[in-house]
Amino acid sequence: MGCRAVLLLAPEDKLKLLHSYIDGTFVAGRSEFPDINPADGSVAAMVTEAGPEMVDDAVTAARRALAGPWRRTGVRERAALLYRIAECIESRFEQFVAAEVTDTGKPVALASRLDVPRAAANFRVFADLIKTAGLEAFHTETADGRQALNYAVRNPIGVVGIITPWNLPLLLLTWKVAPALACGNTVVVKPSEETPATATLLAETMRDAGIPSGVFNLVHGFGERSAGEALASHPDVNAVTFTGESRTGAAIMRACAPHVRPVSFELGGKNAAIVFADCDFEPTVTGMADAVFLNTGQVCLCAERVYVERPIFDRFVDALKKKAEQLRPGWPADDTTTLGPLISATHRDKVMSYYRLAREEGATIVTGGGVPEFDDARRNGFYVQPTILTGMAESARCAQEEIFGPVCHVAPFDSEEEAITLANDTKYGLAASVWTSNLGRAHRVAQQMRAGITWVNCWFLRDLRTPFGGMGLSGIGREGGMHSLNFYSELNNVCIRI
Ligand code: NAD
Ligand code: 6OD
Repeated sequence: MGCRAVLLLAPEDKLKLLHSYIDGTFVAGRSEFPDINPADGSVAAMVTEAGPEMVDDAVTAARRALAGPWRRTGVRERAALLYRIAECIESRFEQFVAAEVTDTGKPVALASRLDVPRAAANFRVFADLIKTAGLEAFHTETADGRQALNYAVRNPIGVVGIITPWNLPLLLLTWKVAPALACGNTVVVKPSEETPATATLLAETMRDAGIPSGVFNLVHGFGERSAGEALASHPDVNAVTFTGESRTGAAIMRACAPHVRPVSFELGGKNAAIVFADCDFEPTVTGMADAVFLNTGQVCLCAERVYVERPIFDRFVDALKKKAEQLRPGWPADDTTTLGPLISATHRDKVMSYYRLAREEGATIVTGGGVPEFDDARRNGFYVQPTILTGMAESARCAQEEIFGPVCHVAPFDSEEEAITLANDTKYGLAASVWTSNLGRAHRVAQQMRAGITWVNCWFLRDLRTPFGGMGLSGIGREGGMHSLNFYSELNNVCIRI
């Protein structure tokens, strides 16, 4: 089947209406809510909200599809479909970029180099992996001198509920959909209410790619008392995978508990970066500017706590300040834009409340702390200034709580041990980075980070086969590579007496 370009977007004079996708059909929901463009606060589209009955329809369709032809697709066929999905995403590249940019306000350049290519890569990587993934086999000597052969087979886990956030909407959704489908499951996805567009395009893409009806279902809506809660608590869902805030993770865990169903949680972070005086200074400053400000700081992996060895502290703060001040907040399509808005007015209020709190907590505002000025419709957007703080106590709320904006606190340290203690002093445990030219120290420090992933002299450099996830408030379990395949399948060990 070809990659037909189905028009998601209505002609410009009509507001687009985004529906849920259930059993191969777009279905209108019980009420409408606006999809706001964060760059200027305009209404980009209207979305129809799925209520509990529609979520039930989606789960029922997914369960039915599990027992249909999808059940008989072999690994090679599923892998071929995943490659097809990747191709279809690429054939609609501009459309995906436009949808992601309208929903998030992020620069076109960023969506074009990160979000959309990663969506295609997610499908390719898990297609490759499922084709080659082996399983254990053991020859067992039995007490009576005979033998047994044990081997494991991989079966789908069933209907997977996938609930995702707004910061990297397509990347994070496909990161879970791809391995779930690779393992032969069916899915019901609930994207963030803030970013419904690329998930809707993905539903069209699934249809274009020939994914059978009911295998991929999409429900739009909110979390609590809406589609998210209905999906997490639905009795016929076999596993829930969630990316989002730690507090929401706790609510979803409560919803899953009565059903004793597996969960995979990728949650928040308050990530540390440790910069040693022997680092390669310029690349480190550049890397740190990315680690703090990429996607306007709305990446769970962003460094919000930067510890710098005292001899280079002042120079480093100064250099990072220059980088922050070079960032250009602007229209997403403008080539010179390097900083988008935050996702919503609510989120901007939250980030601004932390900027105010930082002052109350004794911070020095090295740069930023406010809202950029515009003389056009961007005044109605949700921009904030990139901000660097120094001088707070480690116990300050701004140094302990995830802000999720373009902001970091920079503090000095005097020894390797102190840096490790400071970096690990958090209830989160998602990501860390270590910046040094001393190879021994790099390994020593990286291995002691209480984090699911530690980068050395780089940040957000991803190999999709590696374990990804966090500890503490940052999550439960690991996805990536075989970790994903193992979450999205049930292993059945077959033991044969020989
Ligand atoms: P959020 O938790 O508010 O929402 C995420 C999703 O959960 C949305 O689809 C929302 O509708 C849904 N939801 C909310 N309440 C629910 C409920 N009671 N039951 C079921 N679903 C519910 O998160 P957000 O604000 O969209 O995203 C930002 C957060 O996500 C940050 O904390 C960030 O660190 C985290 N995040 C983590 C990772 C990671 O890989 N660890 C990646 C991206 C974002
Ligand atoms: O790169 C990934 O696979 C991933 N899950 C990134 C998460 C980024 C958080 O905002």
